[in-house]
Amino acid sequence: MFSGALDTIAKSLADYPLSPGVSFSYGTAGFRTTGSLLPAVGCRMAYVCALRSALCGGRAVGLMITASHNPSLDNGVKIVDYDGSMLDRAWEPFVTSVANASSAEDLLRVIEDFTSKQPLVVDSHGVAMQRAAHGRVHVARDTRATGAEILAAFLSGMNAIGSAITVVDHGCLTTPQLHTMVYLDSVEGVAGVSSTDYYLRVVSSMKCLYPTTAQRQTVVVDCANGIGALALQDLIDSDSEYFSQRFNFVLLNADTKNSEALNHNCGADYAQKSKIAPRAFADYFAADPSATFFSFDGDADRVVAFYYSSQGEGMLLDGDRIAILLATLIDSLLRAAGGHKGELDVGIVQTAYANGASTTFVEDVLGLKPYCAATGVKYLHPIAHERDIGLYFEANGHGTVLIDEERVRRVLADAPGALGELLELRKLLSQGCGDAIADMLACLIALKRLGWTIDQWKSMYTDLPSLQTKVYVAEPQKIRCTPDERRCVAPAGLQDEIDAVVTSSGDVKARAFVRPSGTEPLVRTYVEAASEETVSAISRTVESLCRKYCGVQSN
Ligand code: NG1
Ligand code: ZN
Repeated sequence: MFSGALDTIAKSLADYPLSPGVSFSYGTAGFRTTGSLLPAVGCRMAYVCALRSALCGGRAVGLMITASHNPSLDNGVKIVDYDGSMLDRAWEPFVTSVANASSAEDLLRVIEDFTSKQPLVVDSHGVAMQRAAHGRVHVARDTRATGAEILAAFLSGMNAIGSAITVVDHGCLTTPQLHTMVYLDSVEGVAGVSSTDYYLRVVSSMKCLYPTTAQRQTVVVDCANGIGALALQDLIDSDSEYFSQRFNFVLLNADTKNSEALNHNCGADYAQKSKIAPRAFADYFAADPSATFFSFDGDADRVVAFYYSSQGEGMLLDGDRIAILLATLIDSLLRAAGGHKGELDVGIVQTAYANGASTTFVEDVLGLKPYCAATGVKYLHPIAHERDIGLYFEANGHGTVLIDEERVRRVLADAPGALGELLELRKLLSQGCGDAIADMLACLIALKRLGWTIDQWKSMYTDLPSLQTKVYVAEPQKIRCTPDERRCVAPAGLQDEIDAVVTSSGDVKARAFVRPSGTEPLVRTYVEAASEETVSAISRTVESLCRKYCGVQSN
């Protein structure tokens, strides 16, 4: 596919050279680093996207330029697979090699080596796809200043490849909107997809699942000064009659013009890690105690909610709680369908960061099996995908509900009402990745249909006190963990010392784990226990153990 254009490829790579001493790695969330370093990656990813699309029989794939919750000067590049989900993990080492290719010869050798070993891609039914001579790539970016330059580099790479690959540039979209573009094109065969298709789908599901106009609900949304502000406003404007009759949306932190404001002391990541609600939420609560509060992250694939007490104190309702609320909604739909509940495999996938109280609730009260995956939705998604209905959420609010359409159609064939509603929920909720807008709307649907106040949602269980910290050490990657990340297997001795600290606290609920971040050069620690004091004491010791085993950072 690329062999005839060596000069053009060489010129395109020379326009976007690698920076000396910088190497890239496709991690938990694609490539993520200082935005100004990434045009080199953008240019090289043209070759990966073109190849993936061609090897998938010409089905469309996607490229998203975003660094999600990271500071505004960072950026990232992530590939969306042909089915609208994250790129097949088996491709990650290859994608990493392409990103680090220093010359056209190097690039073509890496591609040749890889394709000679893996000539065919197998789809989700195990069927090998025919290689095509053409392909299509949907591309979008969030609101970061460096996005335009990375996009230009990608387009230059695409130009060098030639006309066999069509590029559809969607401008600024949320990450889940781009996933939906790819899904609609590749899986549902929608021609000429655009964000309008996304809005139409959401509105039509809402009309079915949230028809009531009885009481207008105030919904206050902290948009992290990111793309979610623009997308949510576009959604509201796409059917202002429907939305204005049912909701009073208030968009806070919606300044997408000031690039430095992105994620700065706001948004889902800040809210979840600091457990601090945006200050302005309190004023809206004072004006309307029945208001609901949500925070999106910078690319709107994550959402968390807030509860306020009558004393005006905010409390985080995290991804664990969103999963449990949505599981309760699904349970009520299945109950309405009669005796079919036990016939469907419904499961909730969490990570080690899920609060222990939520895991106990899932098991003991909801009667569902909790699964524990490694951090990063690419690890949660496949486990949820194996279920008939798989809910997956990271505590930080990243997640969605996957519904196996064929399976639910079969099991619920004699319950058309419940089946129809489940399929509408499937249409609303991204089947590819988390979607802050859709997840927030699903929470509003659940509260309305269950007849619950936020207070009832919050009162389902009480979180154990917990603390997550970052430790800057010389060699974070020295730490290696078990697949569920609840324990580390290297360096030798670290886990034994963590165990000793936890045991000596005398708190049977206490647990602690450490892991190297996949998106930042540091170690994350997590501790939970029955009391705040025990949590702080264990956390301090675990932090110092990280320094002892991974070295103190020199600067
Ligand atoms: P790392 O840096 O690997 O912990 C963070 C989040 C993940 C996920 C990724 C990608 C935590 C503890 N970790 O990963 O959940 O969202 O970023 O954005 O929140
Ligand atoms: Zn994100």
